[in-house]
Amino acid sequence: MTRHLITSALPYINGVKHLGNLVGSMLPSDLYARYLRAQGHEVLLICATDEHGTPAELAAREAGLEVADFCAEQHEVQARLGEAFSLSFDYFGRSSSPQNRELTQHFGNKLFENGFIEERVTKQVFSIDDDRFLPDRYVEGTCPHCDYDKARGDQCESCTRLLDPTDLINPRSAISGSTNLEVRESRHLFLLQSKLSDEIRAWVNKHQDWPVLVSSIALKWLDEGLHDRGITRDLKWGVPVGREGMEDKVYYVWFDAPIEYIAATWEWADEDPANRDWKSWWYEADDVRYTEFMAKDNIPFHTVTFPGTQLGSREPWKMVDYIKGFNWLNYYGGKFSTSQKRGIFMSDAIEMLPADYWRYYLLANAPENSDSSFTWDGFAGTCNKDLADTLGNFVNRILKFCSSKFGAALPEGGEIGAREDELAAALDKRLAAYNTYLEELQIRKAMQELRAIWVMGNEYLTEVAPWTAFKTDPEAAAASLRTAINLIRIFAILSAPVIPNASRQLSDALDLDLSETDWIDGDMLGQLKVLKAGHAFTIPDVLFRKISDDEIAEWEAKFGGSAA
Ligand code: B3M
Ligand code: ZN
Repeated sequence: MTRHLITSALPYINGVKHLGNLVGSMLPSDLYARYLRAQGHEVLLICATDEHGTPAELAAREAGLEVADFCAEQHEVQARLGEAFSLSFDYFGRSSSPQNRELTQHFGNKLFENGFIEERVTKQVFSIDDDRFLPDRYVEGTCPHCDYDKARGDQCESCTRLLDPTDLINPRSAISGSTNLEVRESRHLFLLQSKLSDEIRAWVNKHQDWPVLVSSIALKWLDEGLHDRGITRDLKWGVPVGREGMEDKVYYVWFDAPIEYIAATWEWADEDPANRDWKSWWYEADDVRYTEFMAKDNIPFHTVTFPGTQLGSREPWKMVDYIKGFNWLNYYGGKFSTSQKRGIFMSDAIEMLPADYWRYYLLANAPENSDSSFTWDGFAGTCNKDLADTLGNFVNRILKFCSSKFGAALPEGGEIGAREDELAAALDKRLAAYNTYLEELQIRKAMQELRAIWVMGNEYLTEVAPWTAFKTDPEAAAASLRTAINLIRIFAILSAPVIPNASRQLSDALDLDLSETDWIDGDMLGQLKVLKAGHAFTIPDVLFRKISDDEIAEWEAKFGGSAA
């Protein structure tokens, strides 16, 4: 038994997350946690809302709320959606927590003491009417290179050139539109990442087992040279720096966000301090294996910046052992986008269909080795074929047939033989591969094995055809049905990390008391005989319904699929 700490990248607070966010960190972290719990490991799965930064302030303003109220509200929304998708977070915290404030200030102070942070004076655009400094991207104006009149102070979207806010012609505040701007001096903290670069590289190099996507991004950043980064901002919302002379400043959101992994564990422990010890997971925690899940744009912050914070503290904080990174899930060739409201959001999805449809489809098509594309045809095709036909139909056909011919319990009589030996041997192989792929976090391959296991049940049923056998050899039909119903039990257990709700329906139908720690350790022949003659069952409701062509057309039109 190992202690597994697992974190999902923290969903940003500014709105409901889309399916790309779901498949890029939260859902696979849940799959892995569920699988490891089933192996009997001690697992702590941590997530939280990432609540600081200017986008949060602007979203709150748009909603007409104080930023603290907006975040509290959106945190609840995201927590409920996580539950709706059966994400089994042990704790879903908030980066605006007092625990995160304390830890972020602690890290900042340690880095300062150890000479990795220094104060520098910077020049920044101040908006007199807004009474605040403006982050670069909130200064808008005309691009000096291409005349585009909505260029941002960090970059021109039209000609892609990098800009300084002071390059813009006719600059204005993106918040209020005011042109009443001036450049003011402001003192900020800078993280001297260049001083930590060699140490970070040595640490990255120790992890030869990381996926190429992850290590290549980390090394690219290191090779390009780490720049000292400003880690404070002139904002009101955030973790206050808490140093003299810096009363109006907060830490930059990317400084405090990863620290929230630790802080959320502390929040979790604070709910039951007698039994939970957050430090044992994070401090001198050599017996813990720590795995992180994230989309590729987050990789630099987790392979370079946050490890730099941890190393620079000169304290024995637990650092990540394995990082699973994801490419993009695209929506008809383009990206899903929260700000452009493009694609399918978790709240829309869950109103259309229960979580398991989305979970299975997204995991089976996870953007692991390259970007992948969501299409309505692909989604409906996968659900209809794998979930409705292969799995759902199998279950309903067997249980209905058995109940009509033998009654609602596993039938007596007959014996299993060579065909079942063969089935068991094939299942043993598939199970071994499924376990390996889940352990290695090769998610698509794992889903192919799971599907193959379901398919083997169907092939078996087609061959032994109890509906015909019943007429000539009812004993043989009885033995096949017992085997097939045992297959349903096997499916319930092995599918649980992927489609936990359908799995529960199956185990309820078979009157089993399965728990999250149940798994199958091989010996499939024995597993085909676990449920004995006389064991009662009920017929579940349709496990997965078919998605119709009309629905596909409707959803395509509604969400701007190919037709739009
Ligand atoms: N909130 C992800 C994003 O919004 C970011 C992840 C933080 S993980 C510490 O792109
Ligand atoms: Zn331009």
